[in-house]
Amino acid sequence: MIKRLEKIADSVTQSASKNSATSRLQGFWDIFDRDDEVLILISADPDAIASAMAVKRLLSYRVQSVAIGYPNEIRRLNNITMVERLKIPLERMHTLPVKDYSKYILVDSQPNHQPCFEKIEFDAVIDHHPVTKGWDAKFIDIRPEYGAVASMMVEYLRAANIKPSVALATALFYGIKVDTQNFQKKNMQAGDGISFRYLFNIANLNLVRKFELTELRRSELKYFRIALNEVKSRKERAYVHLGKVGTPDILVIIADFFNHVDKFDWVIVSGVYGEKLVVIFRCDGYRKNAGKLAQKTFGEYGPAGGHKEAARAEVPLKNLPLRENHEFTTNSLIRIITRHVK
Ligand SMILES: [Mn+2]
Repeated sequence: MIKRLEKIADSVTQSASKNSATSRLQGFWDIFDRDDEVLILISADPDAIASAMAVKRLLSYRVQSVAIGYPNEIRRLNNITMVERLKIPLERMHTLPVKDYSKYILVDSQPNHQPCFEKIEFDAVIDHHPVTKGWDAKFIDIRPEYGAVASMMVEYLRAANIKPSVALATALFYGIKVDTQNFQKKNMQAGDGISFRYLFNIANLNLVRKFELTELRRSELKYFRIALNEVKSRKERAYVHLGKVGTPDILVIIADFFNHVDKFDWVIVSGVYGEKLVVIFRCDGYRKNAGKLAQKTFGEYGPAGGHKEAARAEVPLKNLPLRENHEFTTNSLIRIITRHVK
C-alpha cells in the first residue's frame, strides 16, 4: 500500500516537473517569430557558454538567425580551450551590431549585473543567480536553487525532445562541473544531478579532462625550469622564489606541482608581480595551518592569510626587510619563514 502511494506520489511529481519543463519551453518558444534575428548575451564562463549554445540549439529552425555575444575578454586557458576545441561560435559584443537584432536573450546573468547589459531591453532572461529587481522581460526563468544554468538547459532540451550533439553535451557537462565545483558546492540540487547523469552518456569525457587540465601557456614552461633549479628544501619544507612573473597564477601552478612530491609537508612559492611579492602556501592541512603560517610570517608586511591547506600573502616589496640593493631570493624567503618557525 505504502509502496503504491509512493509510486503515485513519484509519478505525480515526475509529471508535474515534466509539465513545468514543457510549459516553460512553450512559454520560451512563444516569444519568437520566424523572421527574428536573435542575440544571446553572456558573461563568458563555461556554464554561460554552454547554456547559450543550448539556447541557440532550441531556436534553430525557429528563427532567422542566432548570434552569441560576450563583453568580457576570455582569459582563462581552460575556457579558451573549451571554445576552441568545440568550435563554439562566440563574438565579442563590441564587434556586433548590437542595436540591429529583433530579440535579445540574457543567459546565466541578469540585466543589472553589467552596465552593458543594463542598456538592453531583454525579451528573455534565463539564470540561476539570486533574483534582482529593477528590470523586466517577457520571459523570465530564474532558479537560484540550481547549481548551473546548464542543468536547466538540459531540461529544456529534453522537453523539446532534442538530443544534444556530443559538442553541446560536452559543453553542458563541463558547465555543470565548473559551476558546482564538481558537486562540492552547496548550491547544487537534485536537478543538477539528473541533468549531469543524462549528459554523462553523451559528453566526451576526454575532452572535458583536456579543458580541466589546460592551464599553462607554453611561454610559462620556463618557470618550471627556474623552479626546479631554485627549489630548496629545509625540514620537509620546499621553498622556491621564481623572480618576476607575468601572472601570479603561475605561482599557484608551481606550488600545486611541488605539492605532488612526497615528503614535502609544506610548499612555499614566491614571485614578484608588479610592486608586490606574492607568496603561495600549500600543505596537507592536517595539524598544520597554511593560513596561520602566512599570517604569522608575512602579516606584518601586508595582507596574508587563507585556509588550513592553502594560503597566500601579497605584500608590497618596499615593506620587506631587505638590505639595500639586495634582491629578494629563495634564501630571503627561507629567512622570513624560519624567523618565525624553526
Ligand atoms: Mn552559472
